[in-house]
Amino acid sequence: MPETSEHSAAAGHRFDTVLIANRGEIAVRIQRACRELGLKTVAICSEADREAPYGSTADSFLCIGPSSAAKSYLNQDAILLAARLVGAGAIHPGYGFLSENAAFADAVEKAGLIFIGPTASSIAIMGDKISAKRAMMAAGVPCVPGPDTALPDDPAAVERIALEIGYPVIIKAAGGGGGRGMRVVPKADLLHEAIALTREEARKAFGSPSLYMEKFLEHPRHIEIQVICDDHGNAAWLGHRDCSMQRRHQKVVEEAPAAGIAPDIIQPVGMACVQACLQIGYRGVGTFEFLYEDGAFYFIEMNTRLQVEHPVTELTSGVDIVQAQIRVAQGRVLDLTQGDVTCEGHSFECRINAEDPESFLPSAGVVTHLALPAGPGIRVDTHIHAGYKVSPYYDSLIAKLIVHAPTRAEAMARMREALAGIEVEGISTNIPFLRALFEDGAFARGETGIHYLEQWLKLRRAA
Ligand code: MV4
Repeated sequence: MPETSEHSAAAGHRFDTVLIANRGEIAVRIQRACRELGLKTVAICSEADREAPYGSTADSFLCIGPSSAAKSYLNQDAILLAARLVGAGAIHPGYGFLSENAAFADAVEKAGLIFIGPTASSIAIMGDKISAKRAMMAAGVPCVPGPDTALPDDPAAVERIALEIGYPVIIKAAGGGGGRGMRVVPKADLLHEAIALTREEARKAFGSPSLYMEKFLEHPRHIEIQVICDDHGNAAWLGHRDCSMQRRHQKVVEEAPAAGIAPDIIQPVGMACVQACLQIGYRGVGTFEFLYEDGAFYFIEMNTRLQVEHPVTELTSGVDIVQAQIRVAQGRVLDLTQGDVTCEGHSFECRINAEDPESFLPSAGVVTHLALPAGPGIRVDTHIHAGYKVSPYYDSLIAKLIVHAPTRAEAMARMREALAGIEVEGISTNIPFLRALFEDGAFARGETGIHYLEQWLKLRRAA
């Protein structure tokens, strides 16, 4: 593409130093993207992460608080002060922590810095699951049957809504998401109690009693669509992922593309997501989450952050999502059009967690030995090394093992080989469990759904 004035960063968007407000593998991943773009990096850490290797590879490294995340990685004032001290022009929030905090995005912009992510207003709209659904319905994205408004207080009115949807229904908190604040109602006589309980939970957990109701889908798959948008009215979707392999709302294995979904079925859904982004003026990377059941897609939530599983889309689409995310934050025009996006082959990601393989409890300690697999189509995103001390303070993700191959069967074989070659000693990990999962016949046939893994674990325990 020719270099025009539009391709350079717009005034006010320019920055040459990025503060990475995160830790672990994603801090390493973002640092790499920054360096490749010629940007300087600032790493921050808590006291528990003082020895973190991502500290020594950054241009500056500041300890911003004690081990507790609330006092370090979630401490907005400390992060803004650190950015001011080192002269960072932008803040990348990574995932988790402050990545979907509209008030933080707003505070960053008010401090005269760039928040590498969507506008505070987009984050706020998607953070409220009712306003997110309303925006999506208005943009023609297919949603789960049910109103895009909060449940009324009148008992007779909610009964009518449930009857119109048809049981079973699900009650969800507007402030929830990711599996928090929801309750299934199988039949009418349980409706009011379910609403009362969920409302109290919502009030306590999210500070808002606002609820909504949907048809409960009993055996869906979790399919998501990755989008990237710039500030100039350009948006594209980069294909889809299946993230059904989860336990207690924690994804364990993700793949791209979702198995067995024909391009002509997903294509209109992807285009509807792009249309929705343009309609709401979305900027940055985003993920549309859908439930997929009996050949139909139903929008449930939009994530306004870079996601853990972004690498499977990077390997199939060939787009460096983190670089693209930073470039659009600089005000640059998206350097790809929908026509340029061609997804090739198949990719899997395994989340390697430091946890007990039976109880799933986090396992802290020193990694005494580490061997990582390598070879064509194998990628490992990690921050650990032999001698690394896994601390009990943060989530248990220690590495992501990602493979890419021409077909799904070949990608599975490649993952089996990679899992056979990975060695982590000194702490417990879920590697034995991942090895067993990749020997499972139904998974190999693509016969999965959001309940598959928990059922598989139950059967395995019984055996
Ligand atoms: C649902 C559903 C069935 N029907 N909504 C859970 C997490 C949150 N993102 C939405 N969730 C669900 N919403 C309707 N109308 C089932 C789930 C659900 C789920 C969704 C995706 C991945 C894993 C899940 C595990 C249990 C329940």
